[in-house]
Amino acid sequence: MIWNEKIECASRDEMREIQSERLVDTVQRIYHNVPSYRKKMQDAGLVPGDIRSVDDLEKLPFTTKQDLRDNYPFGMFTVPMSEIVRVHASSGTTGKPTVVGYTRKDLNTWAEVVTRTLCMAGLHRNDMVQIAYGYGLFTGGLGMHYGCENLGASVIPISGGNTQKQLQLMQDFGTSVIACTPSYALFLAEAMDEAGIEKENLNLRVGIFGAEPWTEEMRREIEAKLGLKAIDIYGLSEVIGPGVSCECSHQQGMHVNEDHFIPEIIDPETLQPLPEGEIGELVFTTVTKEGIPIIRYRTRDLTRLNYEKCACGRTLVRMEKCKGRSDDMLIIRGVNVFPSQIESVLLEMSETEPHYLLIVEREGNLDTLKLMVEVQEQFFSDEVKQLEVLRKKITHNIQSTLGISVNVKLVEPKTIERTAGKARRVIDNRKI
Ligand code: DLL
Repeated sequence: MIWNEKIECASRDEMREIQSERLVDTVQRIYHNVPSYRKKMQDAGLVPGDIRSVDDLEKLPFTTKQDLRDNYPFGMFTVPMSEIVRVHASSGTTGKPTVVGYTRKDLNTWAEVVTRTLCMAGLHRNDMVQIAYGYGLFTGGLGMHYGCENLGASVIPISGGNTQKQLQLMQDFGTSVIACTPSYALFLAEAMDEAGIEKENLNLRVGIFGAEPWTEEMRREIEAKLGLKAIDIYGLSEVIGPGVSCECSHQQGMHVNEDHFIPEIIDPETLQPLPEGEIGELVFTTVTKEGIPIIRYRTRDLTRLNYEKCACGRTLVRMEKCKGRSDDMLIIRGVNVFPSQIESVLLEMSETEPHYLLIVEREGNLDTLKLMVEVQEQFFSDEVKQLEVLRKKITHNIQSTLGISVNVKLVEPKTIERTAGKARRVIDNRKI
């Protein structure tokens, strides 16, 4: 089912018209209500009247996480606090969290876009949806929650963690859809295995996985272990939360709800827009948000856009699965390495588990990359000689794919920390 066919299947011209009209309105609102936006526009020699359509988007200055931090907590809100009915915040591993605020209308918009994404994923009113994203300041739990209710599906608001309870409810309630991070999905699969629960005895049919990067190989692994279709959902709190984009059942890129969030791809070095189809940094401008509209927000996520109509009938532009974040990219002795590339190599091999950790150190002037990876139970019980053969094989495969040498350490199953939320894949101990 297509939730909002008029919008999701609009022609490019119709979409541009909607976007242009809304962009003009948004620019007026931010200019007159947010001092930091006004200053940036003035510095760029712009007045709101200079922005007449989406063609003028490129003239506007970018916004970064730092802008939100500099205006912590509410300095970039466009409406008085009396209009704000909810706040969320991103945890932020460094510095202050970034805070976002929603008006009543923003919450309705959010529910609408999440409902669209759930329909893209093939959900319907008869689904029993277990929401195992965290509820709280993180947007995952509550964002999914209102979208599911709006669709009319039955929600199990269990939140993240409490793995035994997750399994129990999955069995007892006949959960048909699980929504959580892909890394937690794998953890659930592992816990099922330990508890002797067969996927055939569960009722799972779809997984709505996002909030962190994951590869195609990981998708295949999750689909096989949980017996469901694994759908990628994307979003970020600065833009709204989950529901910015999502795959349909064709799994050929995530449809962006572009009547609300206009995507662009830029070169992260030159900051110039890139032609369609090229990989670069994703930038979003919200055109309907009231609480905290955001202009040309640099997400740091790397992907490309595809404007072709999809086999599902939707014309909403599709963004490819994220390759990683530009700030996740490690430069090891001059070679650019994304954790996702290592993940692909590991998941191609049958002997390893999809649980790994990369540790970067600087010894003298030299960067070293250590990879800790879990080995399947049966291999770990093998002789030391066999393990050494496997270690060399992984080292060789990474060397030949990425062109860098890595120091591989095989560890026993279940020794790398599991989390109910976003997995931590990299520890960078270089003080640079
Ligand atoms: O992670 C919102 C969300 C919740 C999305 C639940 C999907 C499902 P933040 O905590 O603000 O918001 O983190 C946003 O997470 O810039 C990406 O780097 C990453 N991210 C989110 N979804 C995906 C995805 C939520 N499907 C940041 N693939 C974003 C890759 C993703 N990375």
